[in-house]
Amino acid sequence: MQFAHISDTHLGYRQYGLLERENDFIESFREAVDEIIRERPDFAVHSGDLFEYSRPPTKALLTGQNAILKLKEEKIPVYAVAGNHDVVMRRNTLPPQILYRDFGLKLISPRKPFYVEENSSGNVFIGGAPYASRYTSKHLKERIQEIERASLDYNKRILVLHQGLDRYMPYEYELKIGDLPKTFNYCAMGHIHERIVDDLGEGKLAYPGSTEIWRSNEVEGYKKNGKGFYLVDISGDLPEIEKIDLELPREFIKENIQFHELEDGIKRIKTYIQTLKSKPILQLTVEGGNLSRSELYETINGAFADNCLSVRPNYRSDALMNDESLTMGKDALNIKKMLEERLKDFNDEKVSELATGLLKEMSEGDIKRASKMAAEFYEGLCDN
Ligand SMILES: [Mn+2]
Repeated sequence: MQFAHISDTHLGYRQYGLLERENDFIESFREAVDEIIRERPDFAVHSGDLFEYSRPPTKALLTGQNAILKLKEEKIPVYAVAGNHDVVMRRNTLPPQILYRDFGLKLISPRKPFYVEENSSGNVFIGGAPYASRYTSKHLKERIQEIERASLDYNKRILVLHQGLDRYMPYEYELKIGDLPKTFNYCAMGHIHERIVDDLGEGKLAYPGSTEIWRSNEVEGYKKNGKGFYLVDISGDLPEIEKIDLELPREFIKENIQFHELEDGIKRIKTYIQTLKSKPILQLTVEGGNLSRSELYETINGAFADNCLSVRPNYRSDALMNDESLTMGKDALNIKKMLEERLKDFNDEKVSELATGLLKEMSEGDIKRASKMAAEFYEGLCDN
């Protein structure tokens, strides 16, 4: 008994504002669907973030619809949960996946937390829940326990979730690995874009990862582990997981070059690009020296503009490398630091703590928790 496990396809994502990248995500998805059909599994599971947005562009919706119809024609049922990108963080809203219900998509939701896939070689329990933020994770844990109880009557059990786990993302998780039941044969996870396979209790836990490079920090993982989906055989005691790799439509080149080797580096990359079928994305970081950023970017853009889809230069001069406060934020804006800087006149770290907290809660849409946090802060002031 075999099924395909896929996740984080992010249809509708127009990376760097480029139509070509939107098409790349669509192409990788179509390739995945064709591969699934070629493998002829008994069913397929999508663990969330089918779309980039909760209101996907029409083209993304059509791509999803064609896929569901194709799989239906091939008699491959599809089970899906909504990911954080598919859901609107408001009560009683429906994820776009619901549009495919009449085309046979089986949406796993609080209203319909599980299905039983009837199969010639036995029945399979497929249950789960859509993405829950850290602030609703208590509710999610209860839900998971109920699903576990319902699953125990079946001899093959799959849990489908779209969550970050502390073991793999120690700073941004919603669930701890210990929150997951140990009785499922397979935990079909989504959310983390890297491929992960791990042991969990009596079975396996797996993230198939994203089907395209969604952020440039996925390039290293892609080079090591590829991108695609899993083919899972649950006939035996322990699931057997086979990695199916996709051929991505375009290369994502990420290179670091020392300034004094820039000329050689450009030549080498240019030669490499000539071997490629389609124009790559190039993220080139130059380190060292002390030159004008704009001149350097002009050189890089001039060298690659014609043979790359997108050139993304980056410069870390010696001066910058020596300035610790700036290198701290070299990869991302350090919001906490910015707030601290802004609020330093208050001379109280509780104030910047409150600001960071409020920003987090409110950007997650948890207004209730934000007002509670503010109330507690002012109560604290009175105590003092
Ligand atoms: Mn995702």
